[in-house]
Amino acid sequence: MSSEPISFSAESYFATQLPPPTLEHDIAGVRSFISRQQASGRNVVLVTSGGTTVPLELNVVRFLDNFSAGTRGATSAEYFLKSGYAVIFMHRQFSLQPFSRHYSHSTNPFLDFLEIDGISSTSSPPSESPPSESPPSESPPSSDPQITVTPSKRTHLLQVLTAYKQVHASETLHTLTFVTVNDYLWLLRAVSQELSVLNRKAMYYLAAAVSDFFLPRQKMSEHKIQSGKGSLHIEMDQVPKILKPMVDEWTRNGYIVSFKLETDPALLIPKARTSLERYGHQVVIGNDLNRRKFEVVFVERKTKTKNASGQDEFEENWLKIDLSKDKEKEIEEDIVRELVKRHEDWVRGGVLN
Ligand code: 9Z3
Repeated sequence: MSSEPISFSAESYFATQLPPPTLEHDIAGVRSFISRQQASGRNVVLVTSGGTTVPLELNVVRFLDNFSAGTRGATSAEYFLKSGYAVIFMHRQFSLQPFSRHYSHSTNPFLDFLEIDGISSTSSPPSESPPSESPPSESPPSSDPQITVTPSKRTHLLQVLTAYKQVHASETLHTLTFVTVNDYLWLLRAVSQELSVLNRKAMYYLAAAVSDFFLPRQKMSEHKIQSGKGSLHIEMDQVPKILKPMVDEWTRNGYIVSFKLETDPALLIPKARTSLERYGHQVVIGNDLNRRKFEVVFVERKTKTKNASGQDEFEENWLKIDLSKDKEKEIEEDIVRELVKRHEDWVRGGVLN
């Protein structure tokens, strides 16, 4: 499977890799969503969320995956909606989604707090063994059983459900899915180009965990890789750095926020700065894998100052929450609040200029 690694620019990537078959259909939906939001004057944020896969075969049996449950993206999307934004939520299929995230992926399984009248949640679950001789401890459900919510769970469910219904009624959430890094790149480009009509009123919040490496389709084996040769050697190519064309070509004055994930804390700030220098977008939010739920760092260019050699200077601001004092607190609430402030200034700056 080895041949010379290819160095892909974004342009050569899109010229050689195939778009996902649903792209046109997906983008027609995005276009009409954006034009409705444009008419209402809302700001719109594109939130990307969850991990991307890299298939190893054309008939995919095996693939490489990128960790990420999609918590950051799904949680942030809720706070953006709460702040009055319309949200395009572009996420990895089956990763967490706004609102349902509170009760999905077995973190808080909703079946555990629903009750059928007459059968309390403390009754034993139905067993697969044959029915016993002894009578049931509770009366069986009536012929028209009612389902209720365990009292201790009602307040929270009511809050989530109310917010969900409001968003549903106002049609301010549009959802798209991807699986592979190829799906992700094609969708990101097309959605960004559509969203650029909103100019400064668009924000791009790139929280998905995107693979740095991929296997171009020209190098993939058609069928399942066979194990006959013993060990497996695969040489992957680098995924093109799409932030550059995103800033320079696909978006127009949009407010772009990328995330930088590291496991070595010493790399976080230098890598975030390099990313800002290289791509010229507005904010990099740095997060350490093991500390990401309670601290992140905003890395930005200082707008007015340059250093002695005329280069940009940067500033870092840490956002930390104390989970021992408030374990319900979500850091995304603070991240989104900060970004909304900065985006307002950005929009205003455009009006003043
Ligand atoms: C992030 O850093 C996200 O915050 C997490 C969220 C993936 C850590 P979870 O879904 O995790 O809440 O479990 N996303 C960006 C990761 C990434 O791929 N960044 C690229 C990089 O670091 C640049 S865009 O090179």
